[in-house]
Amino acid sequence: MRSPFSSETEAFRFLLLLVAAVIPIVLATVFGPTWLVVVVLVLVLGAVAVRAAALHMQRLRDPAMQVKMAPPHIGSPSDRRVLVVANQTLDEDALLSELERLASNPSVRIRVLAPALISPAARMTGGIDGLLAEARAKLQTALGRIGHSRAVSGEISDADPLHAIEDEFATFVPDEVIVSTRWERTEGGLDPLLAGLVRERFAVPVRHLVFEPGADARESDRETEVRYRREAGDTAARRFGLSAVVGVAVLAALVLSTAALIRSSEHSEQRSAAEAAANQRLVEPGPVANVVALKVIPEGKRGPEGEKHDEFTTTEFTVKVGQPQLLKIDNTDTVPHSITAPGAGVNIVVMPGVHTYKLLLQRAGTYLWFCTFVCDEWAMHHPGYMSGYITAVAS
Ligand SMILES: [Cu+2]
Repeated sequence: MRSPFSSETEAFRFLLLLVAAVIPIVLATVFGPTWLVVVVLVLVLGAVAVRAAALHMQRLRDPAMQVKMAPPHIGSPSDRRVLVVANQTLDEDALLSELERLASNPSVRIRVLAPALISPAARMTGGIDGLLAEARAKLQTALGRIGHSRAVSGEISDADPLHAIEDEFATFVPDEVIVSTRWERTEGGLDPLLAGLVRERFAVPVRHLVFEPGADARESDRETEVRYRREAGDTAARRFGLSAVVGVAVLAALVLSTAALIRSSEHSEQRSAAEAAANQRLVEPGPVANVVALKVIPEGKRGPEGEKHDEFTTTEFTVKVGQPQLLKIDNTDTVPHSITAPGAGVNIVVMPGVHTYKLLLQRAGTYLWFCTFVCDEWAMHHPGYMSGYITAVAS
């Protein structure tokens, strides 16, 4: 992969930006609430994306000069090897007569490269053979006009035009290139920008023959080339800018919906915990009610193996069916525990602090209960610690 940075300084600056971006994210994660983390993340990602997009667009508009390739000269000093790149303009009189003129000089060798620009759609639908045949016919006609001789040859290529030209530099090794295009890019036609790209890449004279509608072919001047370059850069930058905006919008939608999801799940957790507590807690127990008082003590009781375990100080309850039994529980721990007996439909969430809860069973029987909060794994499975029995007797 090519580095997206044009220089080491630029890469280093981008690294600094990244480091500077990570600091607020870490701070927000450690000290802030979830929404702040999301906001900081969005701001930082946005800033990084904007910076990267700006760099990219700048490069599209104003591409850096590359190192030019200088091909060796082949043959005697008077020999000239001319590479002609054209496809749609191959039947233009101006181009053909210029090539005839060149071919009349015995020391000139001409190679015509006709890039067949085949769209992905044509490749998929298999229309490629017809297009290649058409291009071949056009090339044959052109070669026939220039004059069949050993000094003139031609080839069709369905590769990327610039790659095809690079290949020609490796095999034909031209001293000069003529690129012939229309004044603007057409379906299947060569990009007017191509001449500039060849000029940038290879240290040989490059002539650009431009065919404008209703006018004779003319050699494009420096100004025209600059205009082509700028127009193409602007188009590419615009296209990239558009896709960047779409990308940012999609990302923002994703982040926002994730944040909304986090918030709503946090809310519903809080709400269900609050509802559970409200359902079971009796704010004002009736004066005549029979109350059992007990405590939850973390590491309050030594187990048979010698370790200390979390405990409810009372784990066996006997109640009358249909009659509420109040439990005044002092949870001395900092986290909730529970008295949960699935078989009896009992689930009392015991919040930290002293609260009174209502224990009510509808059917007679003895039921195992246990704490469902992850506290002391061992104690949760051993009656007398974070587990026990509720016995309901018929009243
Ligand atoms: Cu527990």
